[in-house]
Amino acid sequence: MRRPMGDTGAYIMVLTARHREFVRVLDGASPRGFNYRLPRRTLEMSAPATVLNPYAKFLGDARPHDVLDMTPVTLSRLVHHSDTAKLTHAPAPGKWSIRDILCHLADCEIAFGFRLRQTIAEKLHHIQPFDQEAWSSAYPKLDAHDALDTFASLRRWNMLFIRAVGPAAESKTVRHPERGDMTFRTIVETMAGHDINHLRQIENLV
Ligand code: NI
Repeated sequence: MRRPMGDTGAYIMVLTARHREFVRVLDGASPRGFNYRLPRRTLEMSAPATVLNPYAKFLGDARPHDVLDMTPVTLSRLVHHSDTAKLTHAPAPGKWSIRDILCHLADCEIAFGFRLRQTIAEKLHHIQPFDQEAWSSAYPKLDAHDALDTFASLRRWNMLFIRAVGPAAESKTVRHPERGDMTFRTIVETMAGHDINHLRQIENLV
């Protein structure tokens, strides 16, 4: 049994042995006006939305698809006038440069793209986390513009996939080993919040 959601978002009550709280479900309306359907399984989960998507606070009320479509354009505009010295400058020892963040975004787009496809392809996909610091070891030898071009291409491919599977895919369940059960839509929202987090970082570095 599934519960249709309204156009302006909804609240679900999460009942557990330890606590009761209302968790705001991010606005389910999209520019294309699909109805976000919350699977019953979600009502039974105990994890708040902020646990499922640690970047929810960055997303706020923004529409995930709008953010995801715009990020490559915004990134391009932000770094357009930055030279190599600016792009590779680390703000503090051990902190990522703009180049490093762009490499990270390209890598994450690979990981998110894999997760989205496995969520649809498998009965219950188990997400495999990765160590982003370990992945970053190659970044000093990579180029910021290559990273941005790659990110933009992968993002376009992932958005084409998200739109190809359509609204019916939104409620497909997927399991994260630390955050618990979530849906395809949670991954999409996580991608958008993650974008905003790193866009703000880059805004502060240019
Ligand atoms: Ni990140």
